[in-house]
Amino acid sequence: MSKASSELILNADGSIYHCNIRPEHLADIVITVGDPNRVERVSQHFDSIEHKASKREIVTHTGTYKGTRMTVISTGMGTDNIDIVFSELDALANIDLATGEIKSDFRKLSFVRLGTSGALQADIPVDSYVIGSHGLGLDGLLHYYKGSEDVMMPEVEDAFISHVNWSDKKSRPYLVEASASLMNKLASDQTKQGITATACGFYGPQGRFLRLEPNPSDINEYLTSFSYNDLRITNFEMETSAIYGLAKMMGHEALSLNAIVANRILGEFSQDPYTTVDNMIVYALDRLAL
Ligand code: R1P
Ligand code: URA
Repeated sequence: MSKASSELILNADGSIYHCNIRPEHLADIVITVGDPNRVERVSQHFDSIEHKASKREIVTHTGTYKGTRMTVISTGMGTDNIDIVFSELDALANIDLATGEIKSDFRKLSFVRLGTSGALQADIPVDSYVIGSHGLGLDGLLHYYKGSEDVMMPEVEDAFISHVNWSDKKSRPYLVEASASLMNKLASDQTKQGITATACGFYGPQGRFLRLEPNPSDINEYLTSFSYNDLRITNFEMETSAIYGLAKMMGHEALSLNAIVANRILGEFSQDPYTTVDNMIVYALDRLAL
């Protein structure tokens, strides 16, 4: 079925509405970062850049790294932006923009998020790197899509809900697993692994108390003490759950690698977060180009 122009929106040059690129500008490997300034921190390592675009907080560079074609794109902060960027990138790959028809040949994308995050365990120091073996969605985005239960893990979710006494005024937490093939590529003795919790904000939703008290005020203690078999929650950020959920529902691969810039248990922040992130970028690029 073709799509109305109000649903699949194109700009005058044929590029897609927010991401502002056309299908030929998208590589099969897509690195997502939150911060628009981080796009150039990634693409500065490319052999060459074939295309650059930007609109709002979404900046895109496509090029090659050691001969492997990659796109790096900023999403801005939060799962609401992930909904926009992932829907549009999937459309560029799998919908004929001229007719609005879904293409018969599925094109699979590999998404790797290179982000920053706060540790929820004392033994995960600032300046270390954590891969989300799972994304724990405290944000609610995935519930807006039919069939999302198929990619979730209700047994672990139920254990989490009961452990933290999760309020039914908030959306049900959801858990989605990372791509096993990307895990094989990106994991090493230089990375740690665990559940990455995704919040719908940076302050109250991550238990930070400035002038307004979070509800519950001790949410982080429950996250830190949760365990299910060998799984524990290692870190907090704002995008991974939606990336894992949407990518899996769409049939793509996704992995989230985060530089730990804060340790919430020890109350510490990195002395040099930019160097930590830059080192993570080179690490990830090298492993993706192998
Ligand atoms: C908050 O400071 C932002 O930093 C983290 C969070 O997920 C949120 O987007 O990631 P990025 O550094 O990739 O933006
Ligand atoms: N990003 C987050 O979302 N939380 C942190 O504590 C650090 C980075």
